[in-house]
Amino acid sequence: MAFTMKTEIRDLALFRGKPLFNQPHHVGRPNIGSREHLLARINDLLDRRWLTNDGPYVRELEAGLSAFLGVKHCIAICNATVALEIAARALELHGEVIVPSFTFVATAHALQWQEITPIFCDIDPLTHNIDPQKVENLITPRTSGILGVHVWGRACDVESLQSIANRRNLRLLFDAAHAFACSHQGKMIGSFGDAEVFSFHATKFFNTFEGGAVTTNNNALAQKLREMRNFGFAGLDTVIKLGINGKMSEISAAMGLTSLESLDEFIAVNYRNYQVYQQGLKNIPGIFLVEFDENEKCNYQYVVIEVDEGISRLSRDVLIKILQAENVLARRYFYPGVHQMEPYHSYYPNAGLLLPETGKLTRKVLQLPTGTAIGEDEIRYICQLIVFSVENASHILEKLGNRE
Ligand code: T4K
Repeated sequence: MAFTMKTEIRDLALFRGKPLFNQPHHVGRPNIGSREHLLARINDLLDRRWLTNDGPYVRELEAGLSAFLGVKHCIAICNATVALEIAARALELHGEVIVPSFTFVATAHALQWQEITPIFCDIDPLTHNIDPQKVENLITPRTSGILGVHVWGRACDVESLQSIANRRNLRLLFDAAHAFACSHQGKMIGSFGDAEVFSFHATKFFNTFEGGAVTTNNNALAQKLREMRNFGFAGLDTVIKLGINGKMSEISAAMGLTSLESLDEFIAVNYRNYQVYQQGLKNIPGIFLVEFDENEKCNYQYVVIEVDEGISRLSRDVLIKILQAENVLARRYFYPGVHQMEPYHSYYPNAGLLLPETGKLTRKVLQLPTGTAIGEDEIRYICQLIVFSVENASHILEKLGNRE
């Protein structure tokens, strides 16, 4: 497919030129494995008439994921938000829990939904992850745990967080929604802290339509999680604790098993895309691609750039407008930061004072399309579009100024 390069700024779709792409390129377009295998599995589950509740596909998926992650227990859940809620309850989190504000809102909601107060901690601007040095200052007598997020699949400073948790007698939970198939110091993410939570949402590189899982090496905790996932049942008529419906359906597990078969291919495509972006975006003033440590396993599911307006002259938000007009539907995860969203903004209107790095980063980052739904050529054109935009920043801003 041929695309037309921009040679003058009036070619930009923002200024009524023809968009680079006829169809939108999304961030989070699902990867889909073998249809044939998926449909065969769906036929099987229909024949079996076992559609949900600890069915054979869920068990097979849990076993496959535990083996892949090298963790003793994997409890499949209907989505990561409910998985976080169940994990928080099973770990008996209460009072206050320290979390980054630079995350998807679900991380904080899972706590607040249970009347646990999220205490927002700033991040390390280099890793985008919660800053352990700042965690320590936020601990109070009400603190019961730390909830770290492995943002973009790059592991938190697990060792420092674990040492704080040990010293201060806190629980340590990880939101690993981005980090399936990623490693930290050679060990797969999934067995750090007391438990870790994965998301298998459609937009994740490995998906079960909707879905998630909690993983842990703690036998008693795993048993508790299984009971809580199923209303607290411990037998046909016996309910032994408060529980919820967090069950994964068989059709989701069928998709998971099918996705698992194609995992290597999905990662290879993401890695190839990342390299094409790396090549196309190098040496653009003010545009910095978030890099991944090639010594670790990584899913490369997010292509993230930081726009330093002081250098590029184009702000992240103007660049997003340019891209979106061309049908490149770049996103601003995680703008404006959870502390700026409701109900947190009303509860803690001054939280931003302690979150300077979060504030800066939320104004700089954007994500570009990747995954199996986009090809190398399209990515090269996206990179050229960004190069063109930065090279012509002054003219673009002038033209925008005149128009507004
Ligand atoms: N913790 C963290 C750190 C997370 O990032 C997330 C979720 C969670 C916890 C909670 O996990 P889950 O409870 O969802 O399992 C998306 C996803 O919905 C969300 O799962 C993800 N993180 C977050 C970062 O991104 P939205 O509101 O942007 O999603 P949505 O549905 O608008 O989809 C984004 C784009 O993907 C769309 O513009 C089009 C494309 N898309 C989406 C779907 C669902 C498709 O092409 N096909 C599809 O089927 O939050």
